[in-house]
Amino acid sequence: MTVMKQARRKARNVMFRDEHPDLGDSRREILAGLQKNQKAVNPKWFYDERGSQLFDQITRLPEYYPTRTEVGILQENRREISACCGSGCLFIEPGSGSSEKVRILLETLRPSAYVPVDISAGFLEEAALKLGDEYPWLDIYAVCADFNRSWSYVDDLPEGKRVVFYPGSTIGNLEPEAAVGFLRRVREITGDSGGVVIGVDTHKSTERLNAAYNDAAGVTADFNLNVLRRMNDLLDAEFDEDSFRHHAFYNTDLQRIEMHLVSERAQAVRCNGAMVEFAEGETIHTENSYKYTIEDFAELVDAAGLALQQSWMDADELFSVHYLRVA
Ligand code: SAH
Ligand code: AVI
Repeated sequence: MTVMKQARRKARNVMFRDEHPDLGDSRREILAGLQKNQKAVNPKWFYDERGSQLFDQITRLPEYYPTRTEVGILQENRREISACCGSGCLFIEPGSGSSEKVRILLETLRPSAYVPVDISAGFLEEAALKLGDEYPWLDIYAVCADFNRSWSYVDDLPEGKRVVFYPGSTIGNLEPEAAVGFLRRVREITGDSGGVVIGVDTHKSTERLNAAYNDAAGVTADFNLNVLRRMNDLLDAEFDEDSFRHHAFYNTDLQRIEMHLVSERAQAVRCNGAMVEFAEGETIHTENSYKYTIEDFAELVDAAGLALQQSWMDADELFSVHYLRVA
């Protein structure tokens, strides 16, 4: 059993636990993805220190409407959202990144503790320490883990009503079936008395969606290409960033943004001793970002044994935030 331990820099109110996936498993998983007909990499591999910083830059881009729209919804409705959760709850955020959004709720919510969970270890620790400095009354249990695999840390958390905070439409990065599985798991963890505060991106014009994932400054392209560096580190591979380009588009049939890396030429890349071959124009599928109508999302939630208790949107209906309870 891994136990919570004091963070590297001493902070009275911040504990840290590391359950990062094992390197051997990570290598096998990535190589298996590169051996598929449609080569694919799980989007969790975007996020190391650099990837997390690039994502933070994305959230401030003029074209990337989700973050500022969701922040507006949370600010405007913080009292109602906090009332749904109930003060004194244990607030668990899978995929917490910079932990910016939780700040909006902390004073009205007054949770018993906050549990940021992220795969990007160094970034998570820094974010947790910064939050701990700003909110000395808040107990923080930071966990580096893959939220699709490891939830064992919850057994070591303090007692109390559990509420999972899953903003940013990170649920959209999961295949709908996996999203149902994820929410079922969350339901088990929160139990009958718990709840979920979740942010979900909605349908809108293809032009607007395409612009959000093809920003003029090229930050999303750098974020996408960063996965090649990750593979070079993790797999001891030799991907050349200059021979791939970013490609993102809205797939209207499947209602998702798809991100790919396109090989600019025929090439063979050494990966962990093996050679991975690319034809010119062949792609690695790096991310999906599903967009949901409220009705479609309600169906997905229902399949997980949960129900929408209350929903909030901005005036332009660009983004939605929901409180889910057990059905
Ligand atoms: N919740 C924040 C950040 C969203 S970005 C917000 O709304 O702004 C998605 C975050 O999830 C990143 O910080 C990334 O490192 C993390 N992440 C992605 N896949 C993950 C996985 N499988 N397990 C744990 N964290 C993951
Ligand atoms: C984290 N996730 C919800 C982002 C999204 O919009 O799907 C990741 C991202 N990919 C490109 N830009 C942002």
